Amino acid sequence: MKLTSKLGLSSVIAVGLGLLAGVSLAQDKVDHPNTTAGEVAYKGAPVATADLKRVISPGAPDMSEAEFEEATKLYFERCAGCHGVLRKGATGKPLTTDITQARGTEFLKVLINFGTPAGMPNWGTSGAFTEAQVDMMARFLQHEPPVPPQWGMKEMMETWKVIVPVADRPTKPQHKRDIDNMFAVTLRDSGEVAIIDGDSKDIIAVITTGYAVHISRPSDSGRYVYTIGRDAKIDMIDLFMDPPIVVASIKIGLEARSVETSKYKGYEDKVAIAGAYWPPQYVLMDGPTLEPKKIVSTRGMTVDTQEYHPEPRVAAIVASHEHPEFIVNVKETGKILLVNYSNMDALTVTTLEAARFLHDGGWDSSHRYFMTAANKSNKIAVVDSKERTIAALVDATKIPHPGRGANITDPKYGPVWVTSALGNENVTFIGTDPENHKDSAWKAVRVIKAQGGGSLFVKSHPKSTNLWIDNTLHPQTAVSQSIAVYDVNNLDAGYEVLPIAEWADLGEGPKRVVQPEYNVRGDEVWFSVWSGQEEESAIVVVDDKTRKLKHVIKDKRLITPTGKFNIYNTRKDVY
Ligand code: DHE
Repeated sequence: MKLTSKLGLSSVIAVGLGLLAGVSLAQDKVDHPNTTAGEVAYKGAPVATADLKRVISPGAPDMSEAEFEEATKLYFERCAGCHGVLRKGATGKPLTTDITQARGTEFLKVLINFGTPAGMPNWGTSGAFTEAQVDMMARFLQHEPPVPPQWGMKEMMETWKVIVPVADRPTKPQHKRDIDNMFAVTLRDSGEVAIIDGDSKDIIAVITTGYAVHISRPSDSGRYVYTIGRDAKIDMIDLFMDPPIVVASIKIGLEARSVETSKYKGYEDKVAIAGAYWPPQYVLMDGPTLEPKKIVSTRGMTVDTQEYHPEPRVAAIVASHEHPEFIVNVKETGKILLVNYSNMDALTVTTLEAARFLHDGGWDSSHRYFMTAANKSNKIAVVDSKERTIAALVDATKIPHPGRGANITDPKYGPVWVTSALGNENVTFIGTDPENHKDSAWKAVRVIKAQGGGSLFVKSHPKSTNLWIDNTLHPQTAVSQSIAVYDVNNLDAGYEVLPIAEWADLGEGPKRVVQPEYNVRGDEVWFSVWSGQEEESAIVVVDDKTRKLKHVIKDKRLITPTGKFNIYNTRKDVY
């Protein structure tokens, strides 16, 4: 046991019980609203320009300069991915000095040593940190955070690895499986991605990725899957291989959420892009190798008050079908960048003015209009990717959170794009057909009800008449563990509720139901039943037509499954 002599076993048990009783710094619930609160602080947090080597804060135990330097490095390597570079909290709890100083050194040491049931790793007892390092980190956390280091070409080149050179990769699939019906499944807390065969439901591979892995996006051809961790590590998986393995990787910053690849005709599979939360920048890379080509900072002026923002984070990125461009959401400035990759030595970037706190979004059914949430502005920005303009800024109700949204044909208003919300039960339909349904275009034409607030994702499919709405972060378990489904041709009939978590037949755990995702044929919908790292989770497959349980995927390797990305639907933007 790696405890300092000052700390007896009884204190450990006492603090340990405290942790379990809910006074821990870590939490058993990690969700968008928590981080949303953090984001408010984040956006307002001044970036200190003080000396990086030593920051002494009132109320913090003293540290030598050498210790401070080492702790800074360790924090950025091991902790920032979850707790945020400025410690405002993200996947992990905030570790701001008001909290850490109140807890004190001994409490923090126990936390770092043993971790928590909520997913904080046991850095001490696992041997990752020495006893001295645990003590050093506990003191370090009580100081004001130093400005995190930048991450430029030198650091990227040091982390860039081509594990299998392009010339040594197979030229055709080495297996008989249908790549288009594979799913890349985020195993968030184990830092892995599972590749699941959508036909047999077999787990073909479980691949180690970055910390608290976030999303995956396939290349246009579907051959490669690019996965990004919250630690800004990208792993590129080759689905031609049997089993699929990582063929290239790179770390493009210290904290990130988004990755995408080029889809414009003539550029398929050629260029990759990733956006970072820290440093605030995006990086263009060679598609097949991830070699970094161009790094562009997003620091600049906010869209409304035109004030300088030192850390505008990169949120969603999509690949245009109309031009050789990526569409990049810059969260805190509220600007949407159209980054033209046709000549990276003379990069053309068109800046569109949207609204602050841009987050997620997806295409309308024509793939011309990118519909994206400026979530704390309660607006949906509509980007006309063909004309390179903002077609509209549509009002939505509190904190729209579409994921990529859902496209359906409304019986009255024609093609609409749908988003649910975190802050209330509203599910908003926005008309997307300015040609044939001019009166409805870019208006919230219909609002229906979900089971409540706390919804993260909606989904439909061109071959389906179902609209699925999760309520992952709803406080009532009966709601967060089930799914609501509407018949889009009979919206007035209301929704049916399916008890997805119950169907999974698991033991204890939060069992939140998250992110509906269709298979390639559009006849099955997959749901993650997301429990804690030590608890059993599952994926539940529902027959889209009958809305009956079709299959449950359970496996001890399926640790904290969240996002699922069907290769065909994701590469072709079908949703
Ligand atoms: Fe996400 C998409 C950021 C927490 C699951 N999430 C996105 C995107 C962004 C984002 C910017 C859009 C990427 C794109 O399209 O290029 N997510 C953030 C956060 O900042 C936040 C709020 C806090 C954090 O700690 O990171 C956060 N996200 C979560 C979760 O806790 C979720 C529910 C579980 C998990 O695995 O982390 C989660 N986010 C997802 C998923 C998508 C996503 C599944 C992609 C949805 C899709 O259908 O495309």
